[in-house]
Amino acid sequence: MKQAPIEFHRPAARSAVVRWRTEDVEALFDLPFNELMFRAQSVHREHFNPSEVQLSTLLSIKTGGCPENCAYCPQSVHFDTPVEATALMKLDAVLDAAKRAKEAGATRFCMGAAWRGPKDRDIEKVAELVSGVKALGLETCATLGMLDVGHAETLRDAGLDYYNHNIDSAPDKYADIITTRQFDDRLDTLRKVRGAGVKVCCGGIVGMGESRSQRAALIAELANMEPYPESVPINHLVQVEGTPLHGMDKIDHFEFVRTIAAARITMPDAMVRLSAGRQQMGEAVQALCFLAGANSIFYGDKLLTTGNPDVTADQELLGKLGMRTA
Ligand code: SAM
Ligand code: DTB
Ligand code: SF4
Repeated sequence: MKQAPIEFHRPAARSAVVRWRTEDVEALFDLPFNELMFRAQSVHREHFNPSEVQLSTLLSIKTGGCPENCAYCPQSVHFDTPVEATALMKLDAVLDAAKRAKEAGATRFCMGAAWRGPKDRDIEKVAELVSGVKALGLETCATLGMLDVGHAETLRDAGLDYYNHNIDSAPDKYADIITTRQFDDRLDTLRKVRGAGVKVCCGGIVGMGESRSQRAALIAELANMEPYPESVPINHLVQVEGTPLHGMDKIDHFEFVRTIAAARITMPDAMVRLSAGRQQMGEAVQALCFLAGANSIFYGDKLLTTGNPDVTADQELLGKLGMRTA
Protein backbone atom coordinates (compact mmCIF):
# COMPACT_ATOMS: atom_id res chain seq x y z
CA MET A 1 0.00 0.00 0.00
CA LYS A 2 1.61 3.28 -1.12
CA GLN A 3 0.88 6.17 1.19
CA ALA A 4 1.65 9.85 1.46
CA PRO A 5 3.50 10.77 4.67
CA ILE A 6 1.31 12.21 7.40
CA GLU A 7 2.54 15.23 9.37
CA PHE A 8 1.64 14.76 13.00
CA HIS A 9 3.18 15.91 16.24
CA ARG A 10 4.20 13.05 18.50
CA PRO A 11 5.98 13.79 21.78
CA ALA A 12 9.41 12.12 21.97
CA ALA A 13 9.26 11.37 25.68
CA ARG A 14 6.66 9.51 27.66
CA SER A 15 4.41 11.67 29.81
CA ALA A 16 4.76 11.61 33.60
CA VAL A 17 3.27 8.56 35.29
CA VAL A 18 -0.16 9.17 36.80
CA ARG A 19 -1.37 6.77 39.49
CA TRP A 20 -4.89 5.47 38.87
CA ARG A 21 -7.09 4.02 41.59
CA THR A 22 -9.57 1.33 40.52
CA GLU A 23 -12.43 3.68 41.44
CA ASP A 24 -10.96 6.40 39.19
CA VAL A 25 -10.96 3.97 36.27
CA GLU A 26 -14.43 2.74 37.21
CA ALA A 27 -15.62 6.35 37.08
CA LEU A 28 -14.43 6.42 33.46
CA PHE A 29 -16.40 3.25 32.68
CA ASP A 30 -19.47 4.84 34.31
CA LEU A 31 -19.43 7.90 32.05
CA PRO A 32 -22.16 8.25 29.42
CA PHE A 33 -20.84 6.44 26.34
CA ASN A 34 -20.51 9.53 24.14
CA GLU A 35 -18.71 11.44 26.89
CA LEU A 36 -16.24 8.56 27.33
CA MET A 37 -15.67 8.38 23.56
CA PHE A 38 -15.03 12.12 23.38
CA ARG A 39 -12.50 12.01 26.21
CA ALA A 40 -10.71 8.97 24.82
CA GLN A 41 -10.53 10.43 21.31
CA SER A 42 -9.26 13.77 22.73
CA VAL A 43 -6.43 12.01 24.59
CA HIS A 44 -5.71 9.88 21.53
CA ARG A 45 -5.30 12.94 19.28
CA GLU A 46 -2.85 14.57 21.67
CA HIS A 47 -0.53 11.59 21.34
CA PHE A 48 -1.17 9.88 18.02
CA ASN A 49 -2.47 10.46 14.56
CA PRO A 50 -6.08 9.22 14.89
CA SER A 51 -6.09 7.87 11.33
CA GLU A 52 -3.09 5.58 11.73
CA VAL A 53 -3.07 1.94 12.76
CA GLN A 54 -0.08 -0.34 13.29
CA LEU A 55 -0.20 -3.95 12.03
CA SER A 56 1.35 -6.91 13.87
CA THR A 57 1.25 -10.47 12.58
CA LEU A 58 1.20 -13.42 14.96
CA LEU A 59 2.76 -16.82 14.46
CA SER A 60 2.44 -19.76 16.81
CA ILE A 61 5.99 -21.14 16.73
CA LYS A 62 5.19 -23.93 19.22
CA THR A 63 1.57 -24.92 19.57
CA GLY A 64 -0.42 -26.75 22.26
CA GLY A 65 0.55 -29.20 24.98
CA CYS A 66 0.99 -26.40 27.54
CA PRO A 67 1.10 -27.53 31.19
CA GLU A 68 -0.64 -24.36 32.46
CA ASN A 69 -4.40 -24.37 33.03
CA CYS A 70 -5.48 -20.91 31.82
CA ALA A 71 -9.27 -21.38 31.57
CA TYR A 72 -9.54 -19.40 28.32
CA CYS A 73 -6.80 -21.17 26.42
CA PRO A 74 -7.23 -23.90 23.80
CA GLN A 75 -3.51 -24.75 24.06
CA SER A 76 -3.64 -26.07 27.62
CA VAL A 77 -3.03 -29.80 28.02
CA HIS A 78 -5.71 -29.81 30.72
CA PHE A 79 -8.57 -29.31 28.22
CA ASP A 80 -9.86 -31.34 25.32
CA THR A 81 -9.83 -28.84 22.43
CA PRO A 82 -9.35 -29.07 18.64
CA VAL A 83 -5.71 -27.86 18.95
CA GLU A 84 -2.98 -30.34 17.91
CA ALA A 85 0.36 -30.00 19.69
CA THR A 86 3.42 -29.33 17.53
CA ALA A 87 7.17 -28.98 18.11
CA LEU A 88 9.07 -25.70 17.85
CA MET A 89 9.08 -24.51 14.23
CA LYS A 90 12.29 -24.47 12.20
CA LEU A 91 14.02 -21.24 11.23
CA ASP A 92 13.20 -21.42 7.50
CA ALA A 93 9.48 -21.90 8.05
CA VAL A 94 9.36 -18.99 10.52
CA LEU A 95 11.26 -16.72 8.13
CA ASP A 96 8.91 -17.64 5.27
CA ALA A 97 5.93 -16.65 7.41
CA ALA A 98 7.65 -13.41 8.47
CA LYS A 99 8.44 -12.50 4.84
CA ARG A 100 4.80 -13.08 3.87
CA ALA A 101 3.64 -10.91 6.79
CA LYS A 102 5.96 -8.11 5.72
CA GLU A 103 4.81 -8.31 2.10
CA ALA A 104 1.19 -8.10 3.28
CA GLY A 105 1.99 -4.88 5.18
CA ALA A 106 2.78 -5.90 8.78
CA THR A 107 5.52 -3.97 10.59
CA ARG A 108 5.79 -6.21 13.66
CA PHE A 109 6.03 -9.98 13.87
CA CYS A 110 5.07 -11.67 17.11
CA MET A 111 6.12 -15.26 17.86
CA GLY A 112 4.08 -17.15 20.45
CA ALA A 113 4.94 -20.41 22.17
CA ALA A 114 2.69 -22.52 24.39
CA TRP A 115 5.21 -22.92 27.19
CA ARG A 116 4.87 -22.35 30.92
CA GLY A 117 8.30 -20.89 30.36
CA PRO A 118 11.16 -21.65 27.99
CA LYS A 119 14.17 -23.78 28.98
CA ASP A 120 17.67 -22.41 28.39
CA ARG A 121 17.99 -24.44 25.17
CA ASP A 122 14.61 -23.11 23.94
CA ILE A 123 15.80 -19.54 24.46
CA GLU A 124 18.87 -20.17 22.30
CA LYS A 125 16.64 -21.44 19.50
CA VAL A 126 14.13 -18.59 19.81
CA ALA A 127 17.04 -16.11 19.81
CA GLU A 128 17.98 -17.42 16.35
CA LEU A 129 14.40 -16.91 15.17
CA VAL A 130 14.36 -13.38 16.57
CA SER A 131 17.59 -12.35 14.84
CA GLY A 132 16.38 -13.85 11.55
CA VAL A 133 13.07 -11.97 11.70
CA LYS A 134 14.79 -8.76 12.77
CA ALA A 135 17.16 -9.02 9.79
CA LEU A 136 14.11 -8.91 7.50
CA GLY A 137 13.42 -5.38 8.76
CA LEU A 138 10.48 -6.24 10.98
CA GLU A 139 9.99 -5.25 14.61
CA THR A 140 10.12 -8.37 16.74
CA CYS A 141 7.94 -9.55 19.60
CA ALA A 142 7.87 -12.85 21.48
CA THR A 143 5.50 -14.38 24.01
CA LEU A 144 6.98 -17.50 25.56
CA GLY A 145 5.66 -17.59 29.13
CA MET A 146 7.67 -17.02 32.31
CA LEU A 147 11.32 -16.10 31.84
CA ASP A 148 14.30 -17.21 33.92
CA VAL A 149 17.33 -15.14 34.83
CA GLY A 150 19.28 -14.15 31.70
CA HIS A 151 16.56 -15.10 29.20
CA ALA A 152 15.41 -11.54 28.54
CA GLU A 153 19.02 -10.42 27.99
CA THR A 154 19.64 -13.23 25.45
CA LEU A 155 16.48 -12.27 23.56
CA ARG A 156 17.40 -8.57 23.70
CA ASP A 157 20.86 -9.28 22.31
CA ALA A 158 19.26 -11.23 19.46
CA GLY A 159 17.21 -8.16 18.53
CA LEU A 160 13.95 -8.57 20.43
CA ASP A 161 11.99 -5.31 20.54
CA TYR A 162 8.94 -6.36 22.64
CA TYR A 163 8.07 -9.15 25.02
CA ASN A 164 4.35 -9.92 25.41
CA HIS A 165 3.29 -11.16 28.82
CA ASN A 166 -0.29 -10.42 29.83
CA ILE A 167 -1.63 -10.03 33.36
CA ASP A 168 -4.94 -11.10 31.78
CA SER A 169 -7.36 -10.04 34.52
CA ALA A 170 -7.76 -8.18 37.80
CA PRO A 171 -5.55 -9.50 40.63
CA ASP A 172 -8.63 -10.70 42.54
CA LYS A 173 -9.98 -12.56 39.48
CA TYR A 174 -6.74 -14.31 38.62
CA ALA A 175 -7.19 -17.43 40.75
CA ASP A 176 -10.60 -18.08 39.13
CA ILE A 177 -8.88 -18.32 35.75
CA ILE A 178 -5.47 -19.91 36.37
CA THR A 179 -4.25 -21.97 39.31
CA THR A 180 -0.93 -23.28 37.98
CA ARG A 181 0.75 -19.89 38.56
CA GLN A 182 0.22 -16.73 40.58
CA PHE A 183 -0.42 -13.17 39.50
CA ASP A 184 2.94 -12.22 41.08
CA ASP A 185 4.75 -14.69 38.77
CA ARG A 186 3.58 -12.55 35.85
CA LEU A 187 4.87 -9.38 37.52
CA ASP A 188 8.22 -11.07 38.15
CA THR A 189 8.70 -11.84 34.43
CA LEU A 190 7.59 -8.32 33.51
CA ARG A 191 10.28 -6.93 35.84
CA LYS A 192 12.91 -9.12 34.14
CA VAL A 193 11.81 -7.87 30.71
CA ARG A 194 11.98 -4.22 31.83
CA GLY A 195 15.29 -4.82 33.55
CA ALA A 196 16.82 -6.05 30.30
CA GLY A 197 15.59 -2.98 28.44
CA VAL A 198 13.12 -4.88 26.24
CA LYS A 199 9.83 -3.03 25.62
CA VAL A 200 6.81 -4.42 27.44
CA CYS A 201 3.63 -5.59 25.73
CA CYS A 202 1.12 -6.37 28.48
CA GLY A 203 -2.64 -6.41 28.56
CA GLY A 204 -5.55 -8.68 29.31
CA ILE A 205 -8.75 -10.40 28.28
CA VAL A 206 -12.26 -9.02 28.61
CA GLY A 207 -15.35 -11.23 28.78
CA MET A 208 -14.21 -13.92 31.22
CA GLY A 209 -17.11 -13.30 33.64
CA GLU A 210 -15.34 -10.44 35.42
CA SER A 211 -17.27 -7.50 36.89
CA ARG A 212 -16.95 -3.94 35.60
CA SER A 213 -14.97 -3.14 38.72
CA GLN A 214 -12.55 -5.99 37.87
CA ARG A 215 -12.16 -4.66 34.32
CA ALA A 216 -11.33 -1.28 35.87
CA ALA A 217 -8.85 -2.98 38.23
CA LEU A 218 -7.12 -4.68 35.27
CA ILE A 219 -6.71 -1.31 33.53
CA ALA A 220 -5.55 0.40 36.75
CA GLU A 221 -2.97 -2.34 37.34
CA LEU A 222 -1.54 -1.80 33.85
CA ALA A 223 -1.66 2.00 34.08
CA ASN A 224 0.14 2.00 37.44
CA MET A 225 3.12 0.04 36.18
CA GLU A 226 6.21 2.22 36.19
CA PRO A 227 6.43 2.90 33.39
CA TYR A 228 3.20 1.57 31.95
CA PRO A 229 3.59 -0.89 29.02
CA GLU A 230 4.51 0.51 25.61
CA SER A 231 1.98 -1.85 24.08
CA VAL A 232 -1.36 -2.88 25.64
CA PRO A 233 -3.29 -5.70 23.95
CA ILE A 234 -6.96 -5.79 24.91
CA ASN A 235 -8.32 -9.20 23.94
CA HIS A 236 -11.98 -10.10 23.69
CA LEU A 237 -12.29 -13.69 24.91
CA VAL A 238 -12.46 -16.12 21.98
CA GLN A 239 -14.59 -18.94 23.32
CA VAL A 240 -13.12 -22.26 22.23
CA GLU A 241 -15.00 -25.51 22.68
CA GLY A 242 -13.47 -27.68 25.37
CA THR A 243 -12.11 -24.78 27.44
CA PRO A 244 -13.83 -24.06 30.79
CA LEU A 245 -14.86 -20.59 29.58
CA HIS A 246 -16.67 -21.92 26.52
CA GLY A 247 -20.38 -21.12 26.61
CA MET A 248 -20.24 -18.36 29.18
CA ASP A 249 -22.36 -15.23 28.82
CA LYS A 250 -20.92 -12.89 26.22
CA ILE A 251 -19.97 -9.40 27.25
CA ASP A 252 -21.85 -6.45 25.73
CA HIS A 253 -19.88 -4.88 22.85
CA PHE A 254 -20.09 -1.40 24.39
CA GLU A 255 -18.41 -2.70 27.53
CA PHE A 256 -15.48 -3.90 25.42
CA VAL A 257 -15.28 -0.51 23.68
CA ARG A 258 -15.34 1.19 27.11
CA THR A 259 -12.36 -0.96 28.16
CA ILE A 260 -10.40 0.22 25.12
CA ALA A 261 -11.30 3.83 25.97
CA ALA A 262 -10.20 3.42 29.59
CA ALA A 263 -6.88 1.96 28.42
CA ARG A 264 -6.34 4.90 26.05
CA ILE A 265 -7.16 7.55 28.68
CA THR A 266 -5.02 5.99 31.41
CA MET A 267 -2.06 5.05 29.16
CA PRO A 268 -1.97 7.92 26.66
CA ASP A 269 1.37 7.10 25.02
CA ALA A 270 0.85 3.34 24.72
CA MET A 271 -0.06 1.50 21.56
CA VAL A 272 -3.48 0.08 22.49
CA ARG A 273 -4.05 -3.07 20.50
CA LEU A 274 -7.52 -4.27 19.52
CA SER A 275 -6.46 -7.92 19.79
CA ALA A 276 -8.29 -11.25 19.88
CA GLY A 277 -11.99 -11.42 19.11
CA ARG A 278 -12.24 -9.11 16.08
CA GLN A 279 -13.78 -11.85 13.96
CA GLN A 280 -16.77 -11.96 16.29
CA MET A 281 -17.14 -8.16 16.46
CA GLY A 282 -18.17 -6.87 13.07
CA GLU A 283 -17.00 -3.69 11.39
CA ALA A 284 -19.04 -1.16 13.39
CA VAL A 285 -17.71 -2.32 16.76
CA GLN A 286 -14.15 -2.31 15.45
CA ALA A 287 -14.67 1.25 14.17
CA LEU A 288 -15.85 2.26 17.66
CA CYS A 289 -12.70 0.68 19.11
CA PHE A 290 -10.57 2.86 16.81
CA LEU A 291 -12.60 5.88 17.89
CA ALA A 292 -11.95 4.87 21.51
CA GLY A 293 -8.21 4.98 20.86
CA ALA A 294 -7.14 1.56 19.61
CA ASN A 295 -4.26 2.06 17.18
CA SER A 296 -2.92 -1.41 16.53
CA ILE A 297 -4.40 -4.72 15.38
CA PHE A 298 -3.29 -8.28 14.75
CA TYR A 299 -3.17 -8.67 11.01
CA GLY A 300 -3.30 -12.00 9.22
CA ASP A 301 -5.85 -14.77 8.86
CA LYS A 302 -4.93 -16.44 12.14
CA LEU A 303 -4.14 -15.36 15.69
CA LEU A 304 -2.25 -18.22 17.37
CA THR A 305 -4.72 -21.08 16.97
CA THR A 306 -8.02 -19.27 16.30
CA GLY A 307 -9.28 -17.16 13.42
CA ASN A 308 -8.80 -13.48 12.66
CA PRO A 309 -10.38 -11.40 9.87
CA ASP A 310 -8.56 -12.07 6.59
CA VAL A 311 -6.23 -9.40 5.25
CA THR A 312 -8.61 -8.42 2.43
CA ALA A 313 -11.40 -7.77 4.93
CA ASP A 314 -9.03 -5.68 7.06
CA GLN A 315 -7.79 -3.66 4.11
CA GLU A 316 -11.40 -3.02 3.10
CA LEU A 317 -12.33 -1.92 6.60
CA LEU A 318 -9.33 0.39 6.95
CA GLY A 319 -10.11 1.77 3.48
CA LYS A 320 -13.73 2.49 4.41
CA LEU A 321 -12.58 4.27 7.56
CA GLY A 322 -9.87 6.21 5.72
CA MET A 323 -7.24 4.77 8.05
CA ARG A 324 -3.62 4.29 7.07
CA THR A 325 -1.01 1.90 8.33
CA ALA A 326 1.71 3.40 10.54
N1 SAM B 1 2.15 -19.16 26.92
C1 SAM B 1 2.47 -17.79 26.92
C2 SAM B 1 1.71 -17.01 27.95
O1 SAM B 1 0.68 -17.46 28.41
O2 SAM B 1 2.17 -15.91 28.27
C3 SAM B 1 2.30 -17.12 25.58
C4 SAM B 1 1.11 -17.46 24.69
S1 SAM B 1 -0.49 -17.07 25.35
C5 SAM B 1 -1.53 -17.88 24.20
C6 SAM B 1 -0.65 -15.31 25.05
C7 SAM B 1 -1.92 -14.64 25.45
O3 SAM B 1 -2.96 -14.98 24.56
C8 SAM B 1 -2.51 -14.95 26.80
O4 SAM B 1 -1.89 -14.27 27.84
C9 SAM B 1 -3.95 -14.46 26.64
O5 SAM B 1 -4.04 -13.11 27.02
C10 SAM B 1 -4.18 -14.60 25.14
N2 SAM B 1 -5.20 -15.62 24.86
C11 SAM B 1 -5.04 -16.95 24.88
N3 SAM B 1 -6.19 -17.59 24.58
C12 SAM B 1 -7.12 -16.62 24.37
C13 SAM B 1 -8.50 -16.65 24.04
N4 SAM B 1 -9.16 -17.79 23.89
N5 SAM B 1 -9.15 -15.48 23.88
C14 SAM B 1 -8.48 -14.31 24.04
N6 SAM B 1 -7.17 -14.23 24.36
C15 SAM B 1 -6.50 -15.36 24.54
C1 DTB C 1 -2.23 -11.13 23.01
O1 DTB C 1 -2.51 -10.37 23.95
N1 DTB C 1 -3.12 -11.71 22.21
C2 DTB C 1 -2.46 -12.56 21.24
C3 DTB C 1 -0.95 -12.28 21.51
N2 DTB C 1 -0.99 -11.44 22.65
C4 DTB C 1 -0.02 -13.39 21.65
C5 DTB C 1 -2.89 -13.98 21.33
C6 DTB C 1 -4.38 -14.18 21.16
C7 DTB C 1 -4.66 -15.62 21.16
C8 DTB C 1 -6.09 -15.94 20.90
C9 DTB C 1 -6.38 -17.39 20.96
C10 DTB C 1 -5.63 -18.22 19.96
O2 DTB C 1 -5.59 -17.87 18.76
O3 DTB C 1 -5.09 -19.27 20.34
FE1 SF4 D 1 -0.17 -22.02 28.18
FE2 SF4 D 1 -0.07 -19.43 27.57
FE3 SF4 D 1 -2.24 -20.94 26.95
FE4 SF4 D 1 -1.76 -20.34 29.49
S1 SF4 D 1 -2.21 -18.88 27.85
S2 SF4 D 1 -2.32 -22.38 28.68
S3 SF4 D 1 0.48 -20.35 29.54
S4 SF4 D 1 -0.19 -21.15 26.12
